[in-house]
Amino acid sequence: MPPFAVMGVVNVTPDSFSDGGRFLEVDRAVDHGRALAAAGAALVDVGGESTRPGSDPVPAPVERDRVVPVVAALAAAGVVVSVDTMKSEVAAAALDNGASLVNDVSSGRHDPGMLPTIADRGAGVVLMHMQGEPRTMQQDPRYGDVVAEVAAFLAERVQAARAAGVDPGSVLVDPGIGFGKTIRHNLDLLAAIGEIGRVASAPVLVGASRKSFLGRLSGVADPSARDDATLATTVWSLRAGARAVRVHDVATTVRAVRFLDVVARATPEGVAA
Ligand code: PMM
Repeated sequence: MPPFAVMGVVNVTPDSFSDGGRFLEVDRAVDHGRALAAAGAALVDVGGESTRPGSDPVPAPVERDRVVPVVAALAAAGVVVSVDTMKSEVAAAALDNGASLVNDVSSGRHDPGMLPTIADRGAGVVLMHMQGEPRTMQQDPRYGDVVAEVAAFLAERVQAARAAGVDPGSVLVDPGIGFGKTIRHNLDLLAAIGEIGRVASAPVLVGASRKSFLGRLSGVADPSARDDATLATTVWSLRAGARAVRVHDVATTVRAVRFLDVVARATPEGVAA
């Protein structure tokens, strides 16, 4: 992984189930993923089940049929792919079709087969913290000390991944911004990224892109108009010690991250090569 990796988001959650719609959907997702890689995404995250607050689960075969053609086409085009799933059946099919990493928002708790499946295939994993489940997680989330609890949870999941045989060098952790968190919880976690990474002994990925807490803080209702707030959060996260961000607007993020690197290398004499 480069020093700071940008993960691009490709959601394959179709609104049309007709065959024609389905092929168009796959083509569109593949084109989008290729464009994100060309814009500088180190990896592209393909998901077939929405985990937004209030969303309902999708049966494994449906999710698998959504993501596998997209994963296979992107991997064949040389794109590094992660699959955003909580189900080992979907993860196995994606890994067998070219994905390199599993992004599991349940950290392997939803499906006991998940960590062994990842270990089996020598793949990487993102372990994310979530309180509750997507359908109900934003109904009054509570913590004693959110930073301590999330960090301890992630440390325990890192141990569980190691115990299952997952390569320790291929594990990232994620505080799960917006997953059973109030605005205050999200801000406390963003302020403590360095500590979370130290406690969990793993690089931290942050996924704040276009999330509703940014909308509420900035007064911007339309998610696709929240990229300014997302970029500010990315710069904050990077400075706080994050090693990766999961974003929708890859091109601007990559340019900003490269510019920050130029600033970091600048001296009164100019910029070191
Ligand atoms: N957020 C979403 C989906 N998957 N995965 C990780 N690791 N971290 C996140 O914050 C995360 C995720 C929901 O966002 P979307 O609906 O915009 O994809």
